[in-house]
Amino acid sequence: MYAQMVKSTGKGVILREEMSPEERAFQDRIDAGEKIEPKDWMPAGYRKTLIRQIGQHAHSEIVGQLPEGNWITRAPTLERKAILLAKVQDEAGHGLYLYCAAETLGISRDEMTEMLLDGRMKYSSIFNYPTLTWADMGAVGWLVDGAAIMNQVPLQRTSFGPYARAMIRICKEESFHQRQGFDIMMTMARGTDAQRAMAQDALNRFWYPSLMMFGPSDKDSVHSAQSMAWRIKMNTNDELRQKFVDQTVPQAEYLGLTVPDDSLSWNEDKGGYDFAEPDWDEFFEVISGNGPCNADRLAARTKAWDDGAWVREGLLAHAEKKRARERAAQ
Ligand code: FAQ
Repeated sequence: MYAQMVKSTGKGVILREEMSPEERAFQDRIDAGEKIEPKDWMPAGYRKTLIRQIGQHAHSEIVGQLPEGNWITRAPTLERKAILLAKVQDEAGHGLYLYCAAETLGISRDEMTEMLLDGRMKYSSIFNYPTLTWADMGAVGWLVDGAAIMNQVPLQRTSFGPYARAMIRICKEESFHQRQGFDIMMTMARGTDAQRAMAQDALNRFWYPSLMMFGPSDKDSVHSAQSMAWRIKMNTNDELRQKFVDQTVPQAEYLGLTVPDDSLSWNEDKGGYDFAEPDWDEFFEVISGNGPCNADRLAARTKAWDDGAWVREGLLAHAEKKRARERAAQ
């Protein structure tokens, strides 16, 4: 079904005069702030954009378990282990709510997984960076979940009902994740010289990849204009990146850590920080599959998919048997 949908709308926005009467009525509903539900009529491009974004988001939650899951056995205390375990389980739950939201649009979770594994669907660039030390668990919670919340709080008001509702619960849990990451950073920043150095090193490595999470700069964003017209996205990539920097820099100062950007300065006129852009060549390399951990992440997901084949086959056989029994009883 997914393959039969129309091509993406590209960089521009569909103009009102180009819309069919159905499309115009649909846009009026969006403009009036109404929620669109799965059984409502919707343009094929709206459906396709949502499947792409929600599917990519779901994959990110699932792949995003890997860098932190890697540290569960090595957490420094039982309390830290229990917290990290709960966080990683939450991410699995987020993936499931999001796959369910995408399934209401007519694509199956299996199709989405196959598209992830064969490279037709993406997941967030951030999860292609390694987590080398315990301080990285702090940086991931503080910066990566912090960036995720910045992006996801506005998505609670997105036009597609199942996506907006999934976001409400996800955002509540992400807030706890961000706080636990900041707490790890605070403990390390107030610890020994070696612990402070680890915290600084984690910030140095995760700062720019976190800025990349918001997507390319607005001039290079392909989907933003149409996605915002459809209220699938509520803000541009650069708007959210700016908000994230403005929120995070004072937190780094509170921790006594230095943001790895010599050009960082407060701009009174705009009421926000001026900051250095990430290396966009690196970003495009990472999302093309050439980041430091892309091969490992996809290998882990492929192994999980292959190892789970017997469960899927068993469930299908059970469902088939049940249907056969029901047919025989009729
Ligand atoms: N990574 O035209 P735009 C989490 C692609 S939160 C990879 O600007 P769009 C929580 C984009 O797909 C992380 N690819 O695209 C957690 C497009 O390529 P395509 C997930 C990226 O969609 C924390 C092309 O570049 N959050 O996981 C990225 O309008 C800790 C052009 O870009 C979401 O997905 C990127 N960073 O804006 C879990 C939030 N950025 O598809 C575990 C929902 C761009 O045409 C541990 N998503 N691309 O081949 C969104 O808000 C949007 O999709 C953006 C991108 C903002 C990510």
